[in-house]
Amino acid sequence: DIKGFAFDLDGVIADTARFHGESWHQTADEVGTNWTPELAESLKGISRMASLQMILDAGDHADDFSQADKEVLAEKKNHNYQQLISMLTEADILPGMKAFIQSAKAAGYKMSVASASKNAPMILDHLGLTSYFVGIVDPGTLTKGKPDPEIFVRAARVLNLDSEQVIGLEDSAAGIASINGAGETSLAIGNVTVLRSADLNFNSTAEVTLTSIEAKMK
Ligand code: B16
Ligand code: MG
Repeated sequence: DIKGFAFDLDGVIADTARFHGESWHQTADEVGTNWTPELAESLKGISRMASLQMILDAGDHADDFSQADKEVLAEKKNHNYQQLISMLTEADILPGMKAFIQSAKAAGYKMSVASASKNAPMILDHLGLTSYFVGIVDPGTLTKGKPDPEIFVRAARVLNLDSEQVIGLEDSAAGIASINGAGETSLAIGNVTVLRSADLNFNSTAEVTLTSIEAKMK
């Protein structure tokens, strides 16, 4: 039986993916990489330094940047991103997610956060959601990021549940791979073509309710 939920943050609880995209777009322009929707999609769920490397690799100038240059670029991106998310409020929670989190809590499910973002605690505070979660996995303590299962394994451990008792919610292909690898039930929100390896597919957060999940589990 399902007893808990492990939530991705960006693209599941809040639409911060567009702010990541906006700030990485600036980085891409700066390093001479052509910014495309495909590149933007592939960065979802990927850690900050790994995302930067993918942007450099997508251009012709990857070898021009030293480790120190990369740290400056990543720091600058994060500064721009934090500027954009400093104005987040409860109104920026994605449609239906506040109601879903409240109903899951009322029904006795335990919830944790499995976000690759080091900014997750700050974002949850801005959204007024911190108190609903028993814990947030600290991505700084992981040896491998999504698609590796580690982050969702840790999210189940935070809940004190076995993997079969947990549903992981994700909007990225890397995140779905991580949930599947952890042996949990994967719930994807977004494009079914991109997220076809998920156990359960939803087009949008607005469709995610305890009843609709139960219906799809049958
Ligand atoms: P930060 P998620 C991920 O969050 C984002 O999808 C990804 O675009 C971002 O690069 C990553 O967090 C790291 O974020 O730079 O704030 O530490 O989708 O796993 O909640
Ligand atoms: Mg995400």
